[in-house]
Amino acid sequence: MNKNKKYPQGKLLSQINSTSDLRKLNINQLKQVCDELRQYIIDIVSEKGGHFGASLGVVELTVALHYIFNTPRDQLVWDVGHQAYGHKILTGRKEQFSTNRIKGGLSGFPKRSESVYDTFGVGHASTSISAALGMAVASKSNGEKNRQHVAVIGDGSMSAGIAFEGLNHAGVENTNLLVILNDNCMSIDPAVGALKEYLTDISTSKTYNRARNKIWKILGKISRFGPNAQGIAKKVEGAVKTTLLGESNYFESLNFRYFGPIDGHDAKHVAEVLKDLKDIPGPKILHCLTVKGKGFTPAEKGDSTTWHAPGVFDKKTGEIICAKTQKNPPKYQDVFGETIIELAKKNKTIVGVTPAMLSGSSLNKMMAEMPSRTYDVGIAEQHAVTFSAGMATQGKLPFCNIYSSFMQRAYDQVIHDVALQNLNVVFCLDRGGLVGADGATHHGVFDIAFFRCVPNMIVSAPMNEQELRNLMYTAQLPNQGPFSIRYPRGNGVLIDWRSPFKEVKIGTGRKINDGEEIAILSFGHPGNFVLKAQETFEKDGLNIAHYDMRFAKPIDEKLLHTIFKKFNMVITIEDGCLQAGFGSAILEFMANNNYQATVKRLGVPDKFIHHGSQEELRHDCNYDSNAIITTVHEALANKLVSQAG
Ligand SMILES: Cc1ncc(C[n+]2csc(CCOP(=O)(O)OP(=O)(O)O)c2C)c(N)n1
Repeated sequence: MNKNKKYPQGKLLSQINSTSDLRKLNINQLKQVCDELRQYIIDIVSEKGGHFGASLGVVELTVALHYIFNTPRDQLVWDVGHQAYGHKILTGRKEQFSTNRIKGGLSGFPKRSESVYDTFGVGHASTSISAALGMAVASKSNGEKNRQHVAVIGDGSMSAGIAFEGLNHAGVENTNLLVILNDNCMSIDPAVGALKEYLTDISTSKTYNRARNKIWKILGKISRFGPNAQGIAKKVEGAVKTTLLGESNYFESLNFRYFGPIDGHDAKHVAEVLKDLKDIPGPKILHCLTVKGKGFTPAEKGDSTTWHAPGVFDKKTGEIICAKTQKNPPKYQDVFGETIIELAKKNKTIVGVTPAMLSGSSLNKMMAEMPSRTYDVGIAEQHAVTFSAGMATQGKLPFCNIYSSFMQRAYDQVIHDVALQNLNVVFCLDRGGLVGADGATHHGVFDIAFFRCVPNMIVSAPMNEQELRNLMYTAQLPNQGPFSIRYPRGNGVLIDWRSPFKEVKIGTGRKINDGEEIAILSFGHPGNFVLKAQETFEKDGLNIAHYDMRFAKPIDEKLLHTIFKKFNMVITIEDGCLQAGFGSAILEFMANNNYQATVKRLGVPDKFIHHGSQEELRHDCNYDSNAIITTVHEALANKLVSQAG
C-alpha cells in the first residue's frame, strides 16, 4: 500500500486547515463541507480500517459544533472518541489522518498529547459529562465568562452509571454545560434498557414533535430578554413538554433544559440551534437523532453492528475484505461463545452476562440460542458484576464476560460484591493483553496484577482453545468461587479445537517440554511464543524446558518446587504488566521459599503502550518469540562468562 498516497479532499475541505477556516464559510456551505468530509473518511477508512459507522453519523454535528463554538477555547469533549474522525480532520490533522491507528500515527481516539482540540483523552465510554462538567466548574471558578463546554455522548454511553452521576451533579452546578445526546438507537449492538425506550418514546411522540417547533420559536424570542424572561420561558416550556409527553422529562427532572429531538443530519439547522443554545445559560441537553453509517448506503441500510468497525472494505461495493488465508484457527472469543452454549445446555444454572459487548465477546451466539439466559446490560460494567453477584446468591452461575480493560471499571464490585462473599461468578476477560490498534485505553494489561491480590479469586489463562474450553468447564463445576479466565484478542492456534471437556485441577500447571539449564514459565497465550522459539532452540541444539503454568493464583507450588530445585535460570513470560503480574508471583514464591535463581521476566513494562499492531507492540515490549530467543541466548552467554570468570 502506498504510504504517501494523497486522498482527494473536495473543494471546500481542501481549504480547511483549522477551525477558523471553517468559520469563514457561509452557513449554506456547511452541507458541502459535510459531504466532502464524509467522503474523505470513507476513502481513508475503507483502505486503512478503523471505526466507521459512528464517525459518519456525527459528520453534521461535528461540522456544526466547530462552526458555532470557538474551539479550542470552548471545550468540546467526545464520549468514547471512536466517532471523532471528522473532528480530527477539521482540527489540523487532515493530512495525517491516513496514519490513523497505525504505529507512530494518529491515535484512533482523542488524545490530549495529540492536539489542543482533544480536550480529554478517551476510549472508554461515558466519561464526557463528568469531564466537561469538571472543566466548566473550573472555568467558572477561574472567572472565565462566556466559555462554553460541550459533551457529545451517544445513547449507548448514556446508559452507564457515570453518565448519570455526571448529569446528577451538573443539574446543581450552574455552568455553561451543553450535553449533546447523539441518539442513533445503537450501541455497538442495538442499544438496550429502559432509557433507550424512553428516548424512542420522546423521538416518536407525534404531538410533542409537532408542538416542539412552536416551543422552540417562543423560547428563541424570549431568551434574548434577560434572566426573568428565561425563567418564564423555562416554566412554559417545561409545562408544555410535560403535558405533551404525558410524563415528566427525565433530563428536566435533573435540572437540565431539554431541547429536541432534532435531525442531526441537517447541518445548517443544527448550527442554528447550537447558536441559540449558546445564549441560554445553565445545563442544557440537545437531543439529536442521527443514523450510524449515514451517507454510505451499505452501512446506513445494512447491519450497523458490522459497520461499527468493519476493517478494510471496498468503498464501491461495500464488500468487507477479509484476509484470504487457508483455514484459520478460531478467535478465542468465538471459542468462548460456542463453549458457553455447550456448557449451558448441560448446566441449567449457567447464564451469560455482558455489558454491551454482545458481538465483541461472541455472547451474541448464546443470545440467539438462549435469549432468556443471556443478558446484555448496556455499557454498565459495575452493574454487570454486581448483577452477576446477585444472580449467584440465588444459585445461578453467571459467566460475566468483560474486556480486560473495561473490567477496570468494576474493581470494587469484584472485590466487595463477589470475592468478599465468595460467590460463584466466572469472569471471562476477553482482550487480555496488548490489543493493537485501539491503543493505550484498550490494552488489557492490568488484570493479572489487579485480580491476583483479591482473596478467593482464581486467576487463570488458557494457552490455547482446548485449554479455554477446559478452564470454562472447570469453572462451572460446583462451588468454585470467583473464577477468572483471561484470553487475548484474536485467533487461537488450533484448527481442531472442539475437544471433549476435561477438568483442570485448580492451581496446576503442566510441563510442555523438559529441558536443561533454563526453564521458561509461561502464562496463557504467550506459551505459543515459547513454542515458536523452541523451533530455533531445537535447530541450535538447545534443550530449554517449558512449563505452561495456567494459574497465576493459586500458583502451582508443587511444580515450582520441582522447577526451582532443578533450574537456576528461569524466564517468565506474560501478556500483561510486569509490576505485580505473573512473573512477580514467581518471585514471591522464590522469596517465600528461599530459592536462589536468576529470573528474567518478560511482559509489558511499567509505562502506557500506545497503538500499533499486536505483533509490533509485543516486539517493542520485548516478549515475542524473538525476545525469548535473545533472552535465552543472553542468559546462556552470561553463564559462560561467569563460569569462565
Ligand atoms: C467502558 C466501556 N465499555 C464498552 C466500550 C466499548 N464500546 C465502544 S463504542 C460502544 C458503543 C457506544 O455507543 P454510543 O455511545 O451510542 O455511540 P455510537 O457508537 O452509537 O455512536 C461500546 C460499547 C467502551 N468503549 N467503554
